[in-house]
Amino acid sequence: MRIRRVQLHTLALPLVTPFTTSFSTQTERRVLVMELKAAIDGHEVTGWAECGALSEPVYSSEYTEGVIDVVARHLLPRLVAAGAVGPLTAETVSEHLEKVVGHRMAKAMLETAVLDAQLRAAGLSFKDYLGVTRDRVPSGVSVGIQDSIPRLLDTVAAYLDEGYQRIKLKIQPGWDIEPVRAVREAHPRVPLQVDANAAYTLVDAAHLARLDAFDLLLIEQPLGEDDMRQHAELAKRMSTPMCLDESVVSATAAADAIQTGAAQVINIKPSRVGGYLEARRIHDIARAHGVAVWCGGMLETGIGRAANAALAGLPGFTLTGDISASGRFYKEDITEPFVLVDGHIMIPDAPGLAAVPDPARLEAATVASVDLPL
Ligand code: OSB
Ligand code: MG
Repeated sequence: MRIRRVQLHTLALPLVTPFTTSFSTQTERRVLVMELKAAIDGHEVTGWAECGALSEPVYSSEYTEGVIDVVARHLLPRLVAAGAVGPLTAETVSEHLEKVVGHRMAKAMLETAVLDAQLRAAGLSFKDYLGVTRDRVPSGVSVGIQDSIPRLLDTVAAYLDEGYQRIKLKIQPGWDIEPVRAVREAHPRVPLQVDANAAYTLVDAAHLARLDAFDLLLIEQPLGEDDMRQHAELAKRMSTPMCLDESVVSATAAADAIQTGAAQVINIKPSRVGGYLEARRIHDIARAHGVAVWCGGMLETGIGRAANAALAGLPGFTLTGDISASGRFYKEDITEPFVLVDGHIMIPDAPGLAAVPDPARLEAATVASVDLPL
């Protein structure tokens, strides 16, 4: 593969309702989309990818403007230099970028764009590339922190009416036991889990253990990203299964989390771990240890949602993921929208990562574009 042109588009997509977590309230998604043109065996192909990074470094250390900078100054030049001396494939991208420390979401975007181009040239769907045999995945929804418990109950009821199969409630100190109790009382049998986005410390262990009364599937990332040992300690003090999100930044971290008892369940987000290939490695490690995984989300547009749906078709994804319909976040997606069909999202089977933005919708949502020097 020869890289011919790389553009980074910054999109501003308004959210249908504000999304509040313990780290921020978002009213729009500023998302970076890569458009990579390449020549592969005489074919001219375009690879698409979106970046998981948010506009502020509040979920992880990465953020949109920082991603643009590191891709332009460090990642793309290394990839172009490697491509000039040897074969460039998606499977070699992470090695070429290995000397750059961190910046996993930026690396993930680049690897994904290369993989998309490669699969399109080969006429292969991501689903078939992964060896996925399912054609749909069950759909769960992440419910933000609300102004009041009655409003939360209305929101949850509306999602259940739409067919969502699992509810995840965002929690933080002051919005935890009572909202969870209210939802559980209203829906005694609905699969329910909570996500704190690192809002607590181990000092809160006794308080968090009160969540054990509500038959939750799991508690996601109650403590800090670096708090692997503390999560293992907290896991011993609660019966609710411990799930890690922010802390699992790589396959190595996943293996450590499993080995130390910090995680009984893992949320796999391809962007957080440096791409879909590392995500698959984490799936494989977890499966070998009998640890369940599920696919998390970063308010993806259809570009990322398509790839996440295919990944979540792998057999170790035994828990329902945060792969909701496009309409959960966006009135209008930039690709053909993903819709709920009987509580499921269909896995695309077109060549590539399989969701190309509609040119008019992409243009309407774009607030800035840069052509990166090669
Ligand atoms: O912690 O899972 C998280 C969104 C942004 C950043 C972090 C998280 C989330 C979500 C939404 O929970 C998941 C989705 O895209 O549906
Ligand atoms: Mg999370």
